[in-house]
Amino acid sequence: MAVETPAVARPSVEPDWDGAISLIRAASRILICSHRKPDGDAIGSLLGLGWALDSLGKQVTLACADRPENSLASLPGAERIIQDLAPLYSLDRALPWDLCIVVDASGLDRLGGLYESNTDLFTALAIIDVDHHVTNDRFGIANVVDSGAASTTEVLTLLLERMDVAPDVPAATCLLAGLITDSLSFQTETTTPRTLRVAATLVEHGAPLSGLAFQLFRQRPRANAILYSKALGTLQFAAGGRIAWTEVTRQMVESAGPGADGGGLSGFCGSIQGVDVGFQIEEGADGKIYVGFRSQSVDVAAIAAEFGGGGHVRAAGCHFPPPATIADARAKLLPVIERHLPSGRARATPGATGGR
Ligand SMILES: [Mn+2]
Repeated sequence: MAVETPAVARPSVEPDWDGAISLIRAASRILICSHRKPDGDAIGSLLGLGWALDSLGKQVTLACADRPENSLASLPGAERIIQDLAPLYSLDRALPWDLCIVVDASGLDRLGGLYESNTDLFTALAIIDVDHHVTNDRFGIANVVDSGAASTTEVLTLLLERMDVAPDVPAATCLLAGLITDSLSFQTETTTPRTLRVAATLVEHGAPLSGLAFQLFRQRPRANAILYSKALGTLQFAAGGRIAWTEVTRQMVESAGPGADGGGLSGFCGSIQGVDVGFQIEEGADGKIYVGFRSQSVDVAAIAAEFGGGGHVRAAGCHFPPPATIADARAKLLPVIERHLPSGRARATPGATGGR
């Protein structure tokens, strides 16, 4: 089996724009992958980059372990995203891709089943890592990681600018979708003047800001509203009200209806007055227990890291493998979160939580 070994990773702190651009220019068949349980930035990055590379005449494959859900499924090109790579290649033959670009993932493990089922493929392919997570482990041969960006689509828009590629309307739409979801409509501390300039550029290229904002924020599927009604019944507080959380079981998700998604519950918990850390514990369909953290005043990426997870200072996540239960996760999490609470009762400057 002839598996080509990629060049040794060369981690760098500065985004390797030139390295990424020359790899993209040289490639004609490009696989783009994003993280499991994709959010708006994961899907916006996947599709936005996909449309832009289409316009350069590249042959593009878009992959993600899980299908885009709810409003994300109606972004242009969402139907092109595949979940299974196995039927498309054999390691015994020449690979159908020259290059892989992984977007919005801090590590290859964030790709979930896509990586777990195709580990040899990801070893064989040259990988560009485009991301904005502080915890990114720079797994690419070119790493374009800017933790100062509000979204991965902000980084991608800057990358396209450097390539002199003007996004078409579908590309601009998807890139702006990632930007407004991860910045919570330009409310997060990660929103900078550059973020707003990138957004302005995308609107100039035809991205429908107002329509996207309604579709992605104000409109919610009925199943989600029902799941919220069940999940909020589990709302609990600890540490004198400085920690708040909800617990979502599979039964709640399944009985709420098809496509029910508890995304946003950790943000809800973190937005309660007096709460330093909000989190959500959820039983995944894969048997793992998933946790999402949000905070205005505590580095939740550091909390997540204690459990092998990662993310941003204001928004992070981790998981517990089977046979852990929700109760096991809660018992492990609470003492660690309490230890990370700021001493004294001083509140941090108000700001908004970051997206993942
Ligand atoms: Mn992101």
